[in-house]
Amino acid sequence: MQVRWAFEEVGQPYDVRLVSFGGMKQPAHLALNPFGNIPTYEEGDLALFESGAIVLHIAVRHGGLLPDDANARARAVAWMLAAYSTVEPPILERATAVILERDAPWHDERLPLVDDRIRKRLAELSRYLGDCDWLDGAFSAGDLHGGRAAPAAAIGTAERIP
Ligand SMILES: N[C@@H](CCC(=O)N[C@@H](CS)C(=O)NCC(=O)O)C(=O)O
Repeated sequence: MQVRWAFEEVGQPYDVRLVSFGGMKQPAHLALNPFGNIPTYEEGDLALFESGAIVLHIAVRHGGLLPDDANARARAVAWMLAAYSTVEPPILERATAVILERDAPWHDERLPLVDDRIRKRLAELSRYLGDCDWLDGAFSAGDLHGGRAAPAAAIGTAERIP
């Protein structure tokens, strides 16, 4: 989602190639992404994986996703990394628990602990954001990645977070 969103923000056209779950594990896709997942990105001789790396590449090449000011730009990158390494992990943990570990004997006991970790992160994010629309002044790639917290709302763990 982030890659398409980034292209929309910078107003650049793009082509989408859909890959099946099986196709992701085939040699042709593994050559683009050693972990056999999506998204991947191809542009001329360049092949990239990891959505953060792809969005950063798009943001560096096209205006509109990173501020010109060096300090603001550094903060936008910090928010991108915070989304992946601080906010998102407990959310992914919950997805794994619900989808893959539902039948485990410890599932019911573990889920509330994971939910608490999600609520804590979203509360911290919410407190920082306050009444602001964006994380650091104008919209940036940092907000685009912060939007990855949205699935938490979809699975009902963000109900108490404004
Ligand atoms: N950190 C990676 C995560 C990639 C990832 O887990 N993608 C999921 C879809 S959102 C996927 O391909 N899952 C299928 C699989 O791993 O087999 C990124 O942001 O690009």
